[in-house]
This record gives sequence, C-alpha cells and structure tokens, in this order.
Amino acid sequence: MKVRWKSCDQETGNQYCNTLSKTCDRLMLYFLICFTDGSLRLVDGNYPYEGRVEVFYHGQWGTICDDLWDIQDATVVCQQLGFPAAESAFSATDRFSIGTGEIFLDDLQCSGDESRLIDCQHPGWRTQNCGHSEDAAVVCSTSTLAPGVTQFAGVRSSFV
Ligand SMILES: [Ca+2]
Ligand SMILES: [Ca+2]
Repeated sequence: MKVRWKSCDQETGNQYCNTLSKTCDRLMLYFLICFTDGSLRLVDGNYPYEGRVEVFYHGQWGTICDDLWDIQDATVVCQQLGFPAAESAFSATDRFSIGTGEIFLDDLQCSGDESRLIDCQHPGWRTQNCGHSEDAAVVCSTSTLAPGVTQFAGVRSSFV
C-alpha cells in the first residue's frame, strides 16, 4: 500500500484510493488509503489483529479458501499487514462470519518468507473449488504497529 497526498478519491491503473479527512481541534488530519491488487484486510474480528482474510483484486474485495491454509500462509498475511507474526490460521466459520462475493485465491502454499500473499504459490486468481464455508481467517500477534490499512498520511494546520 502506498500513502501520499491526493485531493479526492480516484482510481488510477490498478490502484484505488480514498481520501478521508477528520478535523481534530484546529488540525485537519488527512488519511489516504490506497489498495492495489493483492492488498489485504481482516474482517469481522473483535480486534484489528484478527478476522477473515480478504484480498483486493480488480476493484473488489474477495475471500481466500482455506484449502492448504496454514501458519506459514497466516504469517505472510500478518506481516503484509504490519504485524510481526501470526498466532493461528483457521476457517472463518470457526470464529467469524463467512464472506460474500468472489473467492479470489485458493491452495496457497507460502513458505513464510514472502512479502506479499500473492507472491506465494497458488494456482491463480479465481482458480478455486470452494464455498464460503471454507473462507480463511487468521489471528496475528499483537504489537504496537497499526494494521497497514490505517497508515497516517499527513497533518495540515487550518487555523480559522
Ligand atoms: Ca498453505
Ligand atoms: Ca482448493
């Protein structure tokens, strides 16, 4: 994920960005959130460090099948999101709700050293034989790092 100043929501190539702003006292805080194919998020957890894993592809969020889903795959997910490590890998149905929409990835075979989940061996986008009852989920190790989706972009004074 890249973060930089932009004035409004926009889509360029495979990058989809949203600008969020919040006024806090007299400071205007801007957050720019950008996703590219392969960006990840954790959904439906009770905490930011756990949940069903969703992957971004061609402007949409989709799920990942739990076939061959293990701690090495979860390690790559957690590290891609800015956490130091993974605690567990399991099916979303065990603890969280299942997803909707497309199942984008299946049969992931990570070694644990990859920097992005899509760098792991897999049969290809949308090549899967699963239902949403097999959606993959993780719990990451807690740390002081924020999840990658909420990186701080900048501060501008707006004295009025
Ligand atoms: Ca695996
Ligand atoms: Ca499969």
